[in-house]
Amino acid sequence: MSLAKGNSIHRDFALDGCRIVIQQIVWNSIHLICLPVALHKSVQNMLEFNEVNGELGEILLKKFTNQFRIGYVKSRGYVLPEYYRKFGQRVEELEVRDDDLWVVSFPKTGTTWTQEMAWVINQDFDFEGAKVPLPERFPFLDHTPLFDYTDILPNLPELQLPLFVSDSVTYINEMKSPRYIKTHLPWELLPKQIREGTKKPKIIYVARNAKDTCVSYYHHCKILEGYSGSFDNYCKLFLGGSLCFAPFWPHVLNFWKRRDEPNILFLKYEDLKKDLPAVIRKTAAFLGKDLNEEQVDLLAEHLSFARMKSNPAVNYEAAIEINRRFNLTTADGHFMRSGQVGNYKEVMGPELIAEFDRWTQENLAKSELTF
Ligand code: PPS
Repeated sequence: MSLAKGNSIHRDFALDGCRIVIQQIVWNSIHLICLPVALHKSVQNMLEFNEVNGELGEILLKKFTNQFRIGYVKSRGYVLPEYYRKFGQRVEELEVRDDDLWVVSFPKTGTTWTQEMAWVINQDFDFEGAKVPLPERFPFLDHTPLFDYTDILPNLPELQLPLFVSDSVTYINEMKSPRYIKTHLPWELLPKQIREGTKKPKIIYVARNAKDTCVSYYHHCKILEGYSGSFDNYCKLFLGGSLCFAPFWPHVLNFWKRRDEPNILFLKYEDLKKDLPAVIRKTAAFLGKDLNEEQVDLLAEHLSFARMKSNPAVNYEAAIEINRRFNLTTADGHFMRSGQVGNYKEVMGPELIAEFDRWTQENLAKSELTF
C-alpha cells in the first residue's frame, strides 16, 4: 500500500468519524426538541379529572346518584359521570373515519330527530332499514359511561345488555362504514383526530333554546337517569353547569363558531319545528344528496312528532320499559314528551324565566346566535 493511499484511507476514516459525530449531534438535538413536544402533546391528550364541589356537587350526590351512577367528575371543564374516568381515554383515542356521520348535541336539543333525518337521507330513503332500532344503527358513543351496570348485573342475570350499551366504543369500532355516531360530548372531548383535524367526518350539531332544553332534560333525567330532586334544584344544576355534558353555552358556542367549516352543519330545533322541509333540503345538500319534492314531503311526514312518537325504532319506549321492569328508575313519562317550542312556560315562573333569559343574553351577547 502506498503512503498516499494510506493517507487517503486515514482521511476517509476521519471524515466518516466527523459525519457520525455530526449525525449524533443532529439526532440528539432533534430528540431534545421533539421529545418535549411529543410529551407535551401526549400529556395534552391525557384526560384529567376534577371533583364537582360546592352546593351543586352536594345536590348531585344527594339527588342524582343511584344504582348505576355513583358520582360525577369534571374533565376539560365539563361534567360527566364518575365512570368517565375509566372510559374517556378510549374516546380520546377513537379511530375516526372520514366517511363517518356524527350527530353532536347537548342532551334534549333534538338529537333523535336529527339522527333519524340524517340517517334516512344518507341511506337513500331505506325505510325498511330504518325499522332497526336507532341506537343499533346510530349508536350513542357516550352511552356506556352514563349507565354503570357493574353492581347491578350480578343481581339481575335476566338483564341482557346489548354491546352498544355495555361497551359503546367497541360497538362503534366494529361497525361497517359508513358509520353513524351520536354523541353529547362537547368539542373539547371529541376524539383527538377530530379536534386536530386529521380526520374530517361530517358533523351535524343541533341546538335548542336553553329553557325548553332544561325542562326536557329534567323529565329525561327523572325517567331514564334516576334524578330524584326538585325542578328548582334541577334548574340550579342546569344554570350552574353541573349536569352531565354541561356547561350548556360553551357546548353550543364551540360548534356555533365552527359552523362555516365545510364538514360541519349547525341546526336549531326551532328551525326544524318552523320549517322541517327547509331543514331537510339543507341537510341533504350538506350530505351531497339530491332530493325531489316528493321525497322531502315523505321524509317530513316520517319525521313528524306524531309519527316519531309511535315509531318503536326511535321512541325509546323499550328503554323506559327496561328501567321500569328492573326498578332502575321509578318516574313515569315518555321520551317523545311535548315536542314543542315554548313548553317551558308550563313549568317555569316569571322569575325563573327572567333568570334564564338574562343568562342567555349574557352568554350570546358576543355571538350572532339567537333563539
Ligand atoms: S336525547 O336523549 O338527548 O337524545 O334527546 P333528544 O332527542 O335530543 O331530545 C328529545 C326532545 O326532542 C323532542 N323530539 C321532537 N320534537 C318534535 N318533533 C319530533 N319529531 C321530535 N322528536 C323528538 C322530544 O319530544 C324531546 O323534547 P321534549 O320537549 O321533551 O318533548
